[in-house]
Order: sequence, then structure tokens, then C-alpha cells
Amino acid sequence: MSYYNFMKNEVIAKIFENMAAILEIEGAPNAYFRVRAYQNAAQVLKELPIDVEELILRGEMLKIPGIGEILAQKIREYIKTGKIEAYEIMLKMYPQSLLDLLKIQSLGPKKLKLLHETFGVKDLNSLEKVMKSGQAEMLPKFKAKTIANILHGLDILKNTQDRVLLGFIYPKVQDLLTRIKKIPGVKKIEVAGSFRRRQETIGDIDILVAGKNPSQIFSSFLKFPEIKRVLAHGETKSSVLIDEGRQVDLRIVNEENFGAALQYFTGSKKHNIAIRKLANNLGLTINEYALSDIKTGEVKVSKSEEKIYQALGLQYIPPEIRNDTGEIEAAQQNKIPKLIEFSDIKGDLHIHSNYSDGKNSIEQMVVAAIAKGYEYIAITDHSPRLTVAHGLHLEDLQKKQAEILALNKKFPIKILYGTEVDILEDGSLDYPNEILKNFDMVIASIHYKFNQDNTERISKAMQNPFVHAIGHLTGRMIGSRDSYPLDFDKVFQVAAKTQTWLEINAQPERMDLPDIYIRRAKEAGCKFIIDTDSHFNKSLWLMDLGVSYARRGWLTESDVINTLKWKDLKSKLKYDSL
Ligand code: DGT
Ligand code: CA
Ligand code: CA
Ligand code: ZN
Repeated sequence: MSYYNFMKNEVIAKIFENMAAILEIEGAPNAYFRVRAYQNAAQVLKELPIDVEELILRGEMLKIPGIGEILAQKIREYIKTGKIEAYEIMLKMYPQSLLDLLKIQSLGPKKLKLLHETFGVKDLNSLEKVMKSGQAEMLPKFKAKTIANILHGLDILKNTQDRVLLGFIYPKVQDLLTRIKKIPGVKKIEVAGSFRRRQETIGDIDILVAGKNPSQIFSSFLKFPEIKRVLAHGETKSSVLIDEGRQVDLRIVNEENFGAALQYFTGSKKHNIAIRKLANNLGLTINEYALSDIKTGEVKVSKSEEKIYQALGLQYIPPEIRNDTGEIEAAQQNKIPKLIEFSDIKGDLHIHSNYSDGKNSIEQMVVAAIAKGYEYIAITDHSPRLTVAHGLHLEDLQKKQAEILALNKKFPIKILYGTEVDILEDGSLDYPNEILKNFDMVIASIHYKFNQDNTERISKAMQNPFVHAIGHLTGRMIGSRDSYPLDFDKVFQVAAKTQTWLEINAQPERMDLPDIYIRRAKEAGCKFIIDTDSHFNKSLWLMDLGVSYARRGWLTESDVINTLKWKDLKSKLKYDSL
């Protein structure tokens, strides 16, 4: 996946990640802390929904946790000159196409360095050639299994290479829409395509406008500063590249045809094919201008998308489920449920603080949650096994519990004392039950041993009476790691039986549980929590994505536990089975 993004934050984050990778490949002595510093700063920048440029203007950059003076200088350099000199020098030795290969899970910096120096591996193609030729087997640490894993990783990388994560471009698209809306003559605006369907990765961005004077609207749009290149420009459509290479298609149609165009360009292609077939069976034909009578050509509907579905004898189908996976049949029988909405959400149950690897204090996270209008949040820091994330030991836990008690008195929101406890290899948990029972909220997650079937491991964790939910069940990382093997039917069965909730983790790379499994789990009788797994007070907005994702899995308000009011949630958190 190329994590290209419009926001400067994203671009700089990417550069910092690359710098960390290069330092690792170089293997310089004492590089460890520099590597961590760059990685850390990249993570913080990615979650920052304000442009760093604005923070510089306000003189507030050093207030960002994790950004010290040296890194701040590099950020200023980028904003001022459009590049970072130290990075440019590094890239001459290690090109971007080489660094992209590090997204392959089984290929760390050391192995990559070896392949680069021995065989001149520099990109996807050269890596694939070497891996398939059998040459690599002569190198130490390149066993047949490793090579197979690398080839598998290569496939994943190829499939997502030209796509960007929804969560990474989400703020930018909102910003573009706001600004296009202000152009004189714009009457209606919607984003269409995979973005409107809230697919977890996006190829290009399709924006649809209804307006009177297209040439004037286009000329204002083409003056937007982030537009780097105009790919194509006609009377009704303009395709441009923005900043680091993401494509935006802006289409302008008559207000009369807006509904038909929106339906057409929202897709998915499969959904549209099925819709067209249905229309034909009714003696109608549909295109981006209208739904019309096949014989007479008489226009039946064109202005409103809702009315198009109506005219086809269908319930309105929300964009998130337009995937030709049964939505049309359901709509014919009036069986599309009322999908969950953000306004149904009452709190966020998976949040980290600086007690573990979060960047903000509990109080700062609480203030952010109050601003979202929540009734409750759970502060779920890591358990000790996750040493990279500074998991909490006993003394810290007591301190944290006391702090939460005090904050609960101070703020008008229920703060739950929680943990994200590691599921160990054998399915036992990283805290003993005497500790677990003190928490208000326990999420159990896997953070290591991804290359094995984890069905038994997770099932066992779900049997623990103190576990409320399983975090990021499949462990996938979009663009770099697929789910480990799981017997999903079995896992869902155990979850339903033990009343263990399944998390829908809204971190952009995770989006875990994946939508197809959300739907299957619901059919198996499971309940869910939607949460942001925030490590930073500015990332609570990710809940919007989590909710969209739940919609893609056909969930309703009653499927999701954190739609409950505090008094109802409270009774669910008790350990009935004891
Ligand atoms: P993406 O950009 O790869 O993430 O995916 P989409 O779904 O945004 O696809 P895109 O940008 O190629 O086209 C936007 C929508 O326009 C697509 O979902 C359905 C519609 N569309 C585009 N080309 C065709 C076509 O040849 N036939 C039909 N029926 N619909 C099309
Ligand atoms: Ca698209
Ligand atoms: Ca497109
Ligand atoms: Zn977490």
C-alpha cells in the first residue's frame, strides 16, 4: 500500500517512517533510540487531525507529544522547502521502492539489506524474481518457509499497492468537500465511489457536484493549492492529482440528473450491474442520467437517488452495503434493517493513556471524550507482556485505579478502569484473575505469534469470565498482514455462548473485524463494541469510521454494546457467570 496522502502530516509521517527504516537497514550502532523516535513521531503525526503547518503558525509544535526540537526542525524544513535534506541523502542509497518492501511482514530490515546487497533487490519485481529463482536459499535465515511467507506478503502488497487507507484520507476529503461547497454555483455536493461506500481502502476519490456553470466551478477548483497535476479536463469532468499522487475525479452534472449520477458513481460496480439487470426486467433502463422506460425512452426518475430505488420496487439501500451480497433481495422484501449511526454511540471502550503507550494523560483523553458528547469511556492500557507498549505492572495499576477514581469525581462522564490484556500463547491471559476482576472493562487481544491457527487460543481466552471483549480478532494489518488462520464459525459460536463481545477496531490499518466477518458473527448471535483504540486525544474522531464499518457489516444499534446508556451498560459489565 502506498500511504500517500494529501495532508502534510501524512507525508511527513511517511518520511519519518522511512527514515526509521533506513536507520534500521543501515544498522548503525546506537540507532535504536533514533529509530524509535522517528517511528513514534510518525505515529503521532498520522493521528493528528490538524495540519502541522497550522501548529507551526500557532507556535505550538513542541506541544505535540513525541516531537522534540530535532524532529520539529525537520518538520519546519519540510513545510518551508518541501523536502528534508537528510532524507534526500538517505534516499540516494535506499530508494522508496526498496523501503516499500518492508511492509512485507516476514521481511525485516536485516534481511532486506542482505537481499539488496547480494542480489541488487530494489523493488517488487526484483524481489519476486529472486524469491522465485531459489537463489535466496543460499543465504542464512532464508529457509523455504521464510521464502514462502515473503512471497505471500508480496501478493498482499501488490493487491493494495495503489490504494490508500480510508482513515488516512478521510479528513482530507471532508476538507475538500467543505471548500468545493463554497464555490459559487455549487448547488449540491456528495462524494461517491468507494469512499461513499466506506471501503477500507480507496483507489481514487469521486466527487459529484450539481451546479449551473460548470466551467466556472472547474476553474475555481483547479486553483486549489494541493492540485499538483491535471490529468484530464473536459466539460463535465476533471481528473487531478493531489499532493503525493492521489487522484480526484470531479464531475459536474445538472441538478435534474444528480440522483441518477450519484447512484451510478457510488457503485459498487457489482451492485450497479445487479441493479441494471433488475431495471431491465421491469422494462426500464438505467444510466448516469436517469432511470427510463426502455421502449419509449421516457424518463421515470433522475433527480433523487431515493426515488430511483423506490421506482425499482426497492427499499433505500445505504451506500455501505452496495456490494451485491444480498442487499437487493433484502430490499425487495423490505428486510434491510435500520443501520447503526454515529449518534447511537454513547462511549468509547478502548482507549490508551500514557500509563502504557498512549501519548496523552487519562485526563486529556477524558476531556476529549466529553467533547465528543460521550457518557463513558474505558481507559484500557496494555498488560506487561507487551514490553514495547510499556504494559502496566501492579504498582502502576494501583496508581492508575486511584487516579481514575479521583477523575470520576471531577468530571461528568463515567471513566472505566480497564485493560487491554494480552492473550498468551496458550490462551491464558497476561494478568491473573485476582487482578483482572478489579477492572471495569477487560479487552483481550493477541499481539504476537501471528503465524499459527489461533482458534483455540482465542476460544480459551473467551472462556475467562473476566474478559468482556476480544480486541482486533483477526490481527490483520491492511496492506501487510492477513488474518491468521481461524475457524471463524467456531470462534463466533464460543463468543456468542460466552457472551464475549467482538471488537470493531477503527484504527485505519486494522478495521478489524473485517466487514464480511462482522456480518457472519452477527448471524451467529454475537454482539460488538465499536471503538477507536486511540493512543492520542485527537484520534477519537475515528469512531465515525468504526461506525461506517459496522454499517458495512449490516449492524444495527442493538447489535452494538456501546450504544447502551451507562446504566444499562453497567449491568452488562458485571460477571454474571460467577
Ligand atoms: P476505487 O476507486 O478503486 O476505490 O473504487 P470505486 O468503486 O470508487 O471505482 P471507480 O472510481 O472506478 O468508479 C466509481 C464508481 O463509478 C464505481 O463504483 C461504479 C461506477 N462505474 C465506474 N465505471 C463503471 C462501469 O464501467 N460500469 C458501471 N456499471 N459502473 C461504473
Ligand atoms: Ca473511486
Ligand atoms: Ca474514479
Ligand atoms: Zn489497544
